[in-house]
Amino acid sequence: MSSFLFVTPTWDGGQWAAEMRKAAPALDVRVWPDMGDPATVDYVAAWLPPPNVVRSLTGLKVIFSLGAGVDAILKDPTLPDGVPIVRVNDPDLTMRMTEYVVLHVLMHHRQQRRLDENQKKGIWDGFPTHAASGLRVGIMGLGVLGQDAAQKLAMLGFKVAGWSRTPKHLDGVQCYSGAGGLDTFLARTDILVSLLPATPETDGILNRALIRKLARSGPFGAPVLINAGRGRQQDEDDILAALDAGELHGATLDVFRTEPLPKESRFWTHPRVTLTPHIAADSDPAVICNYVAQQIAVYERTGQLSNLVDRSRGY
Ligand code: NDP
Ligand code: OXD
Repeated sequence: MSSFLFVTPTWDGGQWAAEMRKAAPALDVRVWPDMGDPATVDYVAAWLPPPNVVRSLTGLKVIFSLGAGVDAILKDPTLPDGVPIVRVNDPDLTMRMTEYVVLHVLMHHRQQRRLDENQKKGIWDGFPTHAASGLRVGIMGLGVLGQDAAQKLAMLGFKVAGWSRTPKHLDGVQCYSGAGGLDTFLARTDILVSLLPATPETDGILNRALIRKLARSGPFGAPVLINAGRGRQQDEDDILAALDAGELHGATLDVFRTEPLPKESRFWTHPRVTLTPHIAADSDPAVICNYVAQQIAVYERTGQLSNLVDRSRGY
């Protein structure tokens, strides 16, 4: 019997273990710190594992990330070399992210916050609205999540572009890539959405200099930022300063440098900020356990794994 270990110090692993037992009844499922003999663990699924725990699993075959992002795993400086890391790529998670991106692009586009304020004050103000085709959305990160969101936004009529590390070709989406493509991409973008992974290259990328390169000829006279990638990408003082100075019209932020977001953060009360507690695309335990169980079944039959992480790229 193969054995499987959850290492999730910041979540209750019990619920995940119950789902995993349903998805793969033949696995011996354990939850850290109750892991038995570490040398007998074949598979581990982790999120923010404490140092040396994964390393102690000397017979480990595969590491599963319990999210699409893998920074929470790669952060472990003691991670053993040579063990493959598989991340989540599942239609359920992708659709949740697309819902989030579409919701917040539409929220800014249809000025829902202004309408909410007017309703609270009993103000009937039928201000002019504009067509989706008058708004240019730019998505940073054209991976699994970025591509899906881009295509759904294009279907709604928005002018959509995307930016990635390597060149892409996507129907209905203008694609830019690399450092050479960034400024042109930013200059045509009214609503910037980040769905980038956290890597040394993307650290702090959402800063004042980048914000100043965004288009100012859109319907709101200043751009909007939506970040559902990772908090490490945002220079939070720069974003607040850009909002205060009117260089940003508004922002929706799902991720933060420190999570939970500290009570004293100005993001909580800023009138132009909509914030959510890192829930853009939740990992549903039943869905993710089925996904992991399927990967293990294929791996035990064929030795093949999909959605492998490239450690040298960091995603
Ligand atoms: P993918 O690995 O499929 O896509 C990542 C994209 O980012 C790729 O297009 C990649 O380019 C691009 N990219 C990476 N580095 C750079 C760079 N330096 N410059 C330009 N482009 C770059 O990831 P997913 O789409 O599945 O997920 C993206 C991220 O979303 C996750 O890493 C995670 O951080 C975040 N996330 C957030 C959630 C939330 O609830 N807020 C939930 C799930 C994920 P290329 O295509 O050329 O490789
Ligand atoms: C993920 C996340 O990476 O939930 O899946 O942030």
